[in-house]
Amino acid sequence: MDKKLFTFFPFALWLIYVIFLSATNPEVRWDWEKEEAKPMSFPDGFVWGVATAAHQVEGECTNNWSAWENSTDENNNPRIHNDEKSGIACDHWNRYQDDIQLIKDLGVTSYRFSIEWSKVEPEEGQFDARALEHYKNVCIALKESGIMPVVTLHHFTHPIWFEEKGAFENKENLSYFVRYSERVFDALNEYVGLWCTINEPAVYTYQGYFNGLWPPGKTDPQLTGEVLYNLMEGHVRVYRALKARAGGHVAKIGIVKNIFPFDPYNRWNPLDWMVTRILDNVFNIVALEFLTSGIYNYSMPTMANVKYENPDAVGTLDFIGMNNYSHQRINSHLNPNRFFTIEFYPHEPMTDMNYPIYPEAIYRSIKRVSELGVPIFITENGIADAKDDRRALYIDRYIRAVARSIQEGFDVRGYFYWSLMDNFEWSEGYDMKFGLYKVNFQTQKRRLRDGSRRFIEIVSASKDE
Ligand code: IFM
Repeated sequence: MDKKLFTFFPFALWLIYVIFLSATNPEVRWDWEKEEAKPMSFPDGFVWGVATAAHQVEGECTNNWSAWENSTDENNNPRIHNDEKSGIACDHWNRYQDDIQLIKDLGVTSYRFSIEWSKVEPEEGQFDARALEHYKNVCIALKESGIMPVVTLHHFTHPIWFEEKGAFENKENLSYFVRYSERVFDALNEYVGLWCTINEPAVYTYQGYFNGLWPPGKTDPQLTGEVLYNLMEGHVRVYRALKARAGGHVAKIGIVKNIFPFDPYNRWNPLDWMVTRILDNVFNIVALEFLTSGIYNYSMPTMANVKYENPDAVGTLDFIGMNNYSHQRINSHLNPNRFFTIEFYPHEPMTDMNYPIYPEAIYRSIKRVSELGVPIFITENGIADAKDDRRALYIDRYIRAVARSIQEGFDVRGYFYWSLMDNFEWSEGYDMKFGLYKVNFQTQKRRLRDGSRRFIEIVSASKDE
């Protein structure tokens, strides 16, 4: 072969590959001056809400997470930032009535919260009627305030006995999850507007089984793929089981999927593209594909290869809950132990979490989940902003991006801000301030943040339309 052609060929291939990927995966960026000049409108019946999760707000939980918080790593270091424990958190278990008033004051009409399985079934097979009664009272109090309860059955936490059995590592354990879900459903279904089976399965598995930052602290890519499958299979079984119960045929049941669009750090670097696509596949696509086709194909070259097929997965969504906060930018490395890092450009305006304010991400994510062909609820979106100097902008722009997606024809039915109030942010402890209400954890006083007023304005304006 001609020597010149020989050297040109790989270069041409690289160029074609990079151009193709860049064209088919644009990193959407809008002109915000123009976006802000557009009126914002929402369809009639659009649901506005706020969200929390049991372990993060209720207090006094004894579950897989409390065990984790109270343990140390192999070097005797605390697991949680600042060695914090969830403790009594926001004492929401006892203060829920006051908190419902706070929800009402925001003008929203829905509250997404989760059931703490370890309180409902503290020992295997022993259900605590008082705990179920508590959640029933929460639902009744919400309804009396004109607020629709949206219930999540599994939001990262479960009883210690379930963890000791291997939790979602073992397919046989799914029957426990189904049995617990049925009990909760029977007790609460008459009040609940939307049921979310599992919150963010890919986050739970990534943190607990891939990078080991959450319980059970494992770092095993193959097991990550297996556990993710079992969670998805758990969703399917719970959906089918609840549909078969009294009132199940009219209940609205879905799963909550977190979507992080992935972008390469260097758009000219094919390796960055490759890793970006692998991560996008395992984090975002695999679960969505399973729900549309029943085919599960979790693959990380040389690290994980998990394949399953379950046609019964198709049709197990009455809606999709979609959580989005930002995007992830991937810088690849030729290091088998650390083949990528998440890095952002210096000009990207950051939240207090390790990701930037990037409102186009929610639009991209809506587009993604719209492929499922079911109504979409944004079940979480919000900012950690201790200084409260970016909250109003974040709220305004992300909600504008939701409005734009609706105008373009995407079937978004509701938006829940994360979170009602500051709470325990898992391995980040209490430093991350996501709350519309600031919480003083010494006195348990709540105070509306200034930046949250933008949310109240948008909700109120949408009602006047
Ligand atoms: O606090 C979490 C929540 O539990 C799950 N979704 C993301 C939130 C903010 O990180």
